[in-house]
Amino acid sequence: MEFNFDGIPGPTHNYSGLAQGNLASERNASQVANPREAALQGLAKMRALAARGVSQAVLPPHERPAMRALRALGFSGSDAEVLTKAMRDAPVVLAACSSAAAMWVANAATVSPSADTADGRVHLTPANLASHFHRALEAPTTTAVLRAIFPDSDRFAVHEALPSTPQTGDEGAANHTRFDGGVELFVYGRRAYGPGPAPARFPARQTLEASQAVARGHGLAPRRTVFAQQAPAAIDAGVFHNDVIAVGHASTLFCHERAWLDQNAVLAELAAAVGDAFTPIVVREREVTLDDAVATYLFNSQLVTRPEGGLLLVAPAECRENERVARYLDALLARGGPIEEIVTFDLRQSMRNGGGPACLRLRVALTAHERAAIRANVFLDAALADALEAWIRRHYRDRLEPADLADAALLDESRRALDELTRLLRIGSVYPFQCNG
Ligand code: SUG
Repeated sequence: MEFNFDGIPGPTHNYSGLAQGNLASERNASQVANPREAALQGLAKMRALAARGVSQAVLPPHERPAMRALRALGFSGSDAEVLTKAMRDAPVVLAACSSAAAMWVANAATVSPSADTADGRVHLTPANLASHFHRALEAPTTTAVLRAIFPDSDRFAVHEALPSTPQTGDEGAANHTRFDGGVELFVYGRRAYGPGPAPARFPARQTLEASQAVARGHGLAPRRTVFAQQAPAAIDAGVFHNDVIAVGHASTLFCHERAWLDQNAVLAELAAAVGDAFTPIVVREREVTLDDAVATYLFNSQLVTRPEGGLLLVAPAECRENERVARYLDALLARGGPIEEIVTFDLRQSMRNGGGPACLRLRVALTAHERAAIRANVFLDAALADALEAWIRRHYRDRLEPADLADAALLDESRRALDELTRLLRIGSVYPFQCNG
């Protein structure tokens, strides 16, 4: 059974333009953010999908500002002094240490279900997110959180993140898709070693070597593992993760024709591995341009199986506002096929930083026994959803701009909120401030 773990946008959600090659993040730098609305928009999606029969769970935000990182970078004194000095001497470093980017849990880890792995355990490898300082900060807390939720080492293997280097850059499930039959597709942006195609303008965040290491660590069968390279031109057009250009679920793949190098060979390899049921829906440039796909995040949709059968496409509201993409979606439904319904969500707070519906969720397939082994209160039911909503309304500000990040009161508010949340979710102490700094 597939569980969608959604990240909760944290109390310091803001627009600091930190992500290179992520057009939305670059474009919206310095805008005023609304952290409360960000968290409520995410929760509304979770509630709606749970009501549609999706098994929904949550992952908590991280401690921000990351005081330990600021101190490691040479800022000293009381917490308030550290924040003041960082704002004065290196505001962009303070912004990086305050990013709420951990909300995009499609980048938290790569997950292989127990059916696919050599030792029959669920394997989770936290992503090192080595391409950006503000995201590389996430790995230790992600590891602690996953170990708190999946503690039973007979059933779950939560690995260490790969070494955090450019050669082993790993961005998690955003570059990984699991299909029926235990077929796992890993998409990378470049090879770390040797010559080969690479983007000219923007960074390729994931290396082949990293993808191979994750597949090796998870004990995946080589004949059911497919590696594909992103088209460098797609990265240069703003496709900084594969999930900006493709989404797959069960035996359906929904992607743009300009997603990968040697795309026909990749599709043939997937067809051979997944079998007769494999159904690729490849959108042509003349139907939706790459630029429209990036602007609307059409492919950052979720694909989920409806209890009544058929697939539901969970898309950003922007897809209905772009005439060409809206027309394509109408035609897709009219044509018939595995996608039988489309719903859209207003996730604008997250979208302005380049995070759509699929970025906000991490898929974890669990057997009934594995599900029963999880004691944390992370599975969303009406009671948890109500408690989270009240928690958000109690603790979150409705206005935040980069200049506010030095406010010591924001640090206190965030810590108070997170401390309460770890009790609500029953995950113990996972943040540095809960473990003596
Ligand atoms: O890594 N944005 C994130 C968005 C991640 C989206 N995730 C997936 N595609 N799965 C990123 O580029 C912007 C933060 C800022 O600018 O403050 C940011 O990190």
